[in-house]
Amino acid sequence: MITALAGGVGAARFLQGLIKIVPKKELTVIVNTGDDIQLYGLHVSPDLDIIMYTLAEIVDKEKGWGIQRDTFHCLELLQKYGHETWFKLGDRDLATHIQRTLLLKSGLSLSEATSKLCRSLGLKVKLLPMTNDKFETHIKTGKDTIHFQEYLVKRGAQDKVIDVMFEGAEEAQPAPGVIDSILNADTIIVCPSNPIVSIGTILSVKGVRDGLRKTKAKVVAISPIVGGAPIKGPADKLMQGLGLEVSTYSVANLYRDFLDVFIIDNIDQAKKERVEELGLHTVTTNTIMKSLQDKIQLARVTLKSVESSSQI
Ligand code: FO1
Repeated sequence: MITALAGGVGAARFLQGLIKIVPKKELTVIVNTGDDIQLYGLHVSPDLDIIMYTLAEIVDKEKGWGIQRDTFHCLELLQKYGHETWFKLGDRDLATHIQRTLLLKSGLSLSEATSKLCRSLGLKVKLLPMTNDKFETHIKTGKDTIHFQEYLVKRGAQDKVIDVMFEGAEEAQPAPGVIDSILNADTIIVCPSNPIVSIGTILSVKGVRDGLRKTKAKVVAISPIVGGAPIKGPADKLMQGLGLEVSTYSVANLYRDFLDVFIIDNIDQAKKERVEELGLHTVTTNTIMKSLQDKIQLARVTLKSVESSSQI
């Protein structure tokens, strides 16, 4: 059994390759819910949806989020009614948020609602929200504290980051199956996602980090930082705001207490030795996923890396 820890677009692209080479039923994905936001009375779970749409092959491939060929008529009218419309929810995408909200209102947990949505879209992979409890990532900027989506989408990640806060982390319990899927896996893959607001959130949920330290599974991570910059998203700005060096080494250092293998890009070959000084077996390969072939190749190298690390 394979368990993956995932954020949004980078993770989804990697998982698209992985499901081509492993049976879908053997894969459980624990997904970040710190990006979740309430809009127009609806519960929006961006990372769960990005993974769900990508694996169901209905994602807008260019953007990496939302549904392909979606329209925005509902949002246009909401704007006429005076609502803020900076978060671009397409008409078909809205159906998911309406259905999720109805399921939650009927008393289902986010895990149960996610499982129903996935089944309706024909997904065989098991998606688990990291928690069913309220958990929101907030960014402390120079002038105020705002929801992560407001920082990222509304303000275009332009504010100076002073701190990153996980609202609800202290009370949030892991969703059912999260800890078991870590303890009972053969292999755990930390996807190439933002180490602070995608993986960092999952690691902050009670019992997750401990489970990763205790599990007998081999734990492998793929660096989301290539050549000193993130492939996508604001990881550099968030890491700088927290006083961290923006490098593949820095990500390895954040995961070192539970990691066996770290995969870095060929471009960072010269950094290999420094990462290995952390006690991690390090593998270099192409981690830039442009084609499906790139995704499959990275998934292959990732799985092979844990086989070879067992012999070290
Ligand atoms: N990202 C944007 O940059 N702009 C948007 O308007 C936007 C809307 C959106 C709607 C649904 C959804 O599932 C994701 C959406 N995203 C949008 C992506 C999202 O903000 C982030 O990339 C993730 O939360 C980080 O993984």
